[in-house]
Amino acid sequence: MRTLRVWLWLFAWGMALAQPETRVYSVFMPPGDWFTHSGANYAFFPFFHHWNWYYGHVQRDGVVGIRTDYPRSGNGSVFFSTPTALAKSDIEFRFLDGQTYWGRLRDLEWLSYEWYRDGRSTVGAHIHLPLRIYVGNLDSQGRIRDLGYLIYELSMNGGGAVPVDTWVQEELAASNRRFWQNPINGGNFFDAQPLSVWQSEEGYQPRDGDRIGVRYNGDSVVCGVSVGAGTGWNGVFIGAVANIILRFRHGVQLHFNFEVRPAGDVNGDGQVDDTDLLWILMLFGTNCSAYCPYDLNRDGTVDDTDLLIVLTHFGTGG
Ligand SMILES: [Ca+2]
Ligand SMILES: [Ca+2]
Repeated sequence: MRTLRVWLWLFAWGMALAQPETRVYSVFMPPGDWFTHSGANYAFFPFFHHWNWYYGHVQRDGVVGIRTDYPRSGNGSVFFSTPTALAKSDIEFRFLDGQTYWGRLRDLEWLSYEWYRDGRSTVGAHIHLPLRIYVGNLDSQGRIRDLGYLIYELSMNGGGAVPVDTWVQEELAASNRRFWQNPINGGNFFDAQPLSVWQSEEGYQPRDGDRIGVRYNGDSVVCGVSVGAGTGWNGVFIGAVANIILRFRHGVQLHFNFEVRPAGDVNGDGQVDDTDLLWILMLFGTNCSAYCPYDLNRDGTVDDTDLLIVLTHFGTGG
């Protein structure tokens, strides 16, 4: 009987790890992406080949990109760098139609990710890359209102100096970690509560400060996920994130593995085949701006050099 229980436990753990995997590929080929923006206003860069994924809130020389610097479960992970306390950079998944969501907050039973803090970082020793879930409340027409974040940080869950130069795996839902609330444009509420409180029928109404936000509860919907560096981190931060996994009870299971597309992969599906060849032939001779994955060697034109890259790597990837 004990053996059976152990096997069942191992089976359950295996199921938790073996989510259907979505590979989110970089926009550009190795070493991958380096999206940055020097201005004070946020810049957003959509992934044309992965709808709903963005490099977002990039400002003041913050950098984000799926790169090969810290490979994890494959050849890549999401790299982040913020040189000053003003810098910011995120990677995000968002539904933009204002009504699509993954599931109800009460049904979120597994939420895990892996993060890495490079030892060259000079920001406070407690700082790591936080994970945020987008939440909102449905109105009578089924539209999502009260859009906001519930944000996980280790500093509100016991805290202390975080490990450096190593990958850290954390599970946040089954282990009932504390989350704080940021209703978009509504101020920050740092009175972090265990996820089970947010997931309850009563939910939680933050009481921190005079700008009282909205109430999220078990009925609230989860409609995206975000990881990012900054702002307000005094010093330099360098790090990475990999393998974001969400599972909803009797609902969707998501595993996002961030990888760098192989050289010659034009359409960003991880393989170099006829489709990529066709793209180059169709676009042959066209000029391309900086944000152009069809121009493989990024010299401004789709021409024989790009064709050669596809032919040289034809059949690779997958
Ligand atoms: Ca391809
Ligand atoms: Ca070219």
